[in-house]
Amino acid sequence: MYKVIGGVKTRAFRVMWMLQELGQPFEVVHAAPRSDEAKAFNPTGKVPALLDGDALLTDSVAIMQYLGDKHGGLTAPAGTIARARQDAMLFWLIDEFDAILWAAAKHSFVWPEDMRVPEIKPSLKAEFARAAKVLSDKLDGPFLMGDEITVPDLLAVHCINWSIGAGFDPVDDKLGAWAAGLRKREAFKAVRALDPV
Ligand SMILES: N[C@@H](CCC(=O)N[C@@H](CS)C(=O)NCC(=O)O)C(=O)O
Repeated sequence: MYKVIGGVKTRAFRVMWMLQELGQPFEVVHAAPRSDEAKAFNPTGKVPALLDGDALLTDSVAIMQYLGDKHGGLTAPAGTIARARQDAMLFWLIDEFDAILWAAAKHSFVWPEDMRVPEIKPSLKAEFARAAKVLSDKLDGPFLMGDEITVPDLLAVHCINWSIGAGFDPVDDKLGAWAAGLRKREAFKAVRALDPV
């Protein structure tokens, strides 16, 4: 059985949501970022990590995509135009959503106080708002890539949730309603119901 290292309050949520969507059973190894428990699996202390048999995989987006490819769900096949467009969306979200939120986190609580520059936060919030508007304008269907749910949907919704928790301005009504719809999926709710430790 898969083992997900990291808790639901971290990017490990993405991996658990993906596994739920794919109907793949998994165990959670509750390990806080940088904890000894996390380092026992991943020497950098970063979470999530995924144990697939003896293989340890890292990085939430790479893990989600691996699982989609392996189990044939939530992804266009590799080597297709649809997949190239899906990957472009994925990498855009990493650049314009995840990286902005992560920078805000680093300057809020991740880094030691003497490395934080809190003055950067309004600029990060404005950058995220601009990207959210771009995504909202692009959204033209039940899912980001059209009629089928794919990995970028999970990443985008996780980042929108994160932005709410981080006190960023709400995304516009169109994107907000779309994200709320995805939060109603059984797979999402199943992960939400897991122990938040
Ligand atoms: N790109 C990586 C980022 C992983 C990451 O930074 N995770 C955070 C928790 S959500 C963490 O472990 N932080 C500890 C650190 O950076 O030292 C991913 O998506 O998995």
